[in-house]
Amino acid sequence: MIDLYTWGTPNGRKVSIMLEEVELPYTAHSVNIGKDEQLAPEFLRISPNNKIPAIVDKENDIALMESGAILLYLANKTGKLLACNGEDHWRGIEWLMWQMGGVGPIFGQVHHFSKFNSGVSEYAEERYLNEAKRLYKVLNERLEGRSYLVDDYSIADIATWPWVSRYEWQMIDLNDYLNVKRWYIEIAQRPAVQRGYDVPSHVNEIPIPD
Ligand SMILES: N[C@@H](CCC(=O)N[C@@H](CS)C(=O)NCC(=O)O)C(=O)O
Repeated sequence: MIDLYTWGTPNGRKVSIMLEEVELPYTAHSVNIGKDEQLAPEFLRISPNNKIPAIVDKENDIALMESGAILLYLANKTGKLLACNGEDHWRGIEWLMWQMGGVGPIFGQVHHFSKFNSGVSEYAEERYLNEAKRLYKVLNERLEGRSYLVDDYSIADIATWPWVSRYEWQMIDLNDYLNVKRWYIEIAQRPAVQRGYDVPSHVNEIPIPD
């Protein structure tokens, strides 16, 4: 049994979607970041960077933070959703790192400046939105002629999809990125994604573009 510490955010949903996909039993614990619960000393012992998501796997006596590390751990534990070897193994890690180093931090800044602090810094809004649009273009080109980021559905898709699900916060029209739109809608229909999206609790329906 795995304990998942999470909240209804893109980084949190990566891990709940993964747990649903690989069908590992888990218990979800809410860490309300709106109430600074991520700063509680007992949570810090599990997640020393004060952020969700984090897991505790009692079977292996391990606590892990950082969504990318957790996805790799769960793929390794189950032998699912990342090729075990060969080029696809490294492509999966490559696109997972692309999400962790690019999409997550940049889209997060778009949310911070353009959605929640609009007007405070025109420079920052423009800088991060332009970079987000560049990343959408990269994703769109990667998905040209390909169903998923690495041929088979993998942790690279699971890491990226929850950030794209906030396309409205980013003022992105997915009709400008038709490969992304097709990929996004298809993944949104997966039952495991729908279940994982609602962990630790239902916030809203998954947005679906016209
Ligand atoms: N690189 C980390 C980022 C985690 C992260 O930013 N979590 C956010 C929620 S999505 C959080 O806990 N924010 C609370 C805070 O910054 O105090 C990961 O991928 O796990």
